[in-house]
Amino acid sequence: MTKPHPNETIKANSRALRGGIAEGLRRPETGALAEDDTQLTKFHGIYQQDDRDLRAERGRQKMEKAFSFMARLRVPGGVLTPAQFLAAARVGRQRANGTLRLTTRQTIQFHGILKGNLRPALQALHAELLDSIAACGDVNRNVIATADPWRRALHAEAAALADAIASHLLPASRAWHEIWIDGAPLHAAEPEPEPIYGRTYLPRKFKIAIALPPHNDVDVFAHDLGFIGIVEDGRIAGYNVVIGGGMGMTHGEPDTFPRAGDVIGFCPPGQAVAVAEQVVILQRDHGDRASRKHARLKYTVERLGLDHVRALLNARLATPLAPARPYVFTATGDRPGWAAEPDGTAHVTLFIENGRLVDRPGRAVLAGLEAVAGLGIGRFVLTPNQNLVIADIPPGRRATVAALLAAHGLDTPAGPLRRNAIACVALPTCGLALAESERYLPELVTALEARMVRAGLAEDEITIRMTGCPNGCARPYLAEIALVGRAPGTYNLYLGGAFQGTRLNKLYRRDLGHDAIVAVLGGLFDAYAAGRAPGERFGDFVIRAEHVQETTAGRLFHADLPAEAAA
Ligand code: SRM
Ligand code: SF4
Repeated sequence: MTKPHPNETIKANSRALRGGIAEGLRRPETGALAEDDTQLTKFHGIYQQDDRDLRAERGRQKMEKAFSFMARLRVPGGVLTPAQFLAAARVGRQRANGTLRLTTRQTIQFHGILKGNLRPALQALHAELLDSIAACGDVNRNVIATADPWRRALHAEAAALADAIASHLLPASRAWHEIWIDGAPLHAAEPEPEPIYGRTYLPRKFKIAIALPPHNDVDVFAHDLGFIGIVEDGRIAGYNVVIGGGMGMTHGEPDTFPRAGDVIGFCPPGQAVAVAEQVVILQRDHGDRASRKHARLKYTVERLGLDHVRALLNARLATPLAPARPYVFTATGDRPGWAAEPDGTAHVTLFIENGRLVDRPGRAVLAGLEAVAGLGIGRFVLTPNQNLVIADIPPGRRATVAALLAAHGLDTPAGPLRRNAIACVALPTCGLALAESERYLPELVTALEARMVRAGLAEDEITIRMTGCPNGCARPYLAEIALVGRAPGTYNLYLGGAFQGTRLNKLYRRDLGHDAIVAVLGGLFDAYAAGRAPGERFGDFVIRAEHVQETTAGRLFHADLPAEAAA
């Protein structure tokens, strides 16, 4: 038998995710925790990081790395009350690096929390009923759901399902409360049984998304499990079930690959939580526990075959899945701007560049949102595109909100490429980054938008995503244009994803720097403007005109590279 990965032993011996975290927090001589415990804090939504901008200098001075922690909230469906938003903003200012980061999974990350600030930060959040349980780790992560506020009743149903699944799949362990809120007892608590996960939890992270066609804002094909809401007579009649999506891969290792999920059937709304539980259990029992690089559900599906996995799932369900129902997606992006309900209730979708809430001269994004939250009205809905919707603004209050947004520079319009751009965090906090992403994409978009204007594409929407490494946190492999970091200043260019998020893109050129990226894409924009068919999207055009192979799934992602890319 293949030897289990060492993390399996750490989990098994962790006393239901306690390990030595509580003791480590009391050690003042280091800003870090013990290595095994840094694997366990992930299950509590907390990552140990160090400031990579300072790493080399501190190394030269023989100092400990500049350790700090990233904490990620659990916010099913991305819905926060104004009071919760204000609590998060206070923690960002007082206990972290003065910013908040909205993520591609509809939640908030705090960066730069020093070890001694972790408990006060989590306690302040918990006072507003927020927590970070299972926001990371080998468990079900934050469940995301469409943030589209334009169809209020349907959105509420999708958000309620996200909440129900998230609660059902929470680990049973009380370790989070014990360590971060109540103070760990002197005598070790009896580890709780985990009825869904068992002692070693899942082989790897597990992600669930709920979409409502025609809007694919959650990128439903990127997740281990997806639900596509099928709307009939104004209600969600049920969900098409999608399994086996995932983005992460490693450069130069073709047996790691992104995969677009497959639609395997349909379930009524009342069966969705059971489907989620059974897919999780299936992955618990069949996922690879030897190699963490092959441990996601997408590899289980590739190894066992889709039909076999569907049969295993149906055998576990009280009623097998019904045949999938028709649906159409039209876009993945958000629609910045105002929407009004017939009764005067309003929603406003705000474009937040790369999800970073920070106060800069002329654009005090965080302060502006704090001012709106201070009104105590509406709901703050985080979107899977790293944007934010202020929803359910009562009739008569729209002008007040609009004035606050304008006063803080939050209503500045963004061009069509920028609106459809997503960058992952990358440097300086992400330990896995090979290149810049959040700190570089805005500058690149400025250069590319100039080329689009020159080509006569000033109003054209094209999706572009960048990541600092191939792990895929901005879901790059589903975008029309993707840039994936290889080394500082160097990116691989992928083209040919669908605007609707329904098709993977493909490697087009390797190892490009800034000037080469602008030159290659600028040339393609010219060709697209001159040669596109009516209504043809950029991603579809490059497949037709540049002979980029259409890619559906898995291993095909690395096959048939165009000669110049493979060189
Ligand atoms: Fe991610 C690891 C940031 C969404 C695939 N991701 C990381 C870590 C924690 C780095 C680490 O392990 O040390 C990054 C922390 C950076 C930092 O300093 O904040 C990180 N991931 C992010 C966020 C913040 C990107 C963003 O800019 O918004 C997103 C937080 C999501 C959340 O709120 O839960 C984020 N990550 C994603 C997504 C997109 C999604 O889930 O919709 C993916 C691709 C989908 C998927 O999982 O297949 C993604 N992250 C990864 C992977 C590759 C996993 C794999 O199967 O290979 C890693 C690396 C790993 O797990 O080993 C990773
Ligand atoms: Fe870090 Fe890579 Fe994820 Fe970007 S894609 S946040 S560089 S792990």
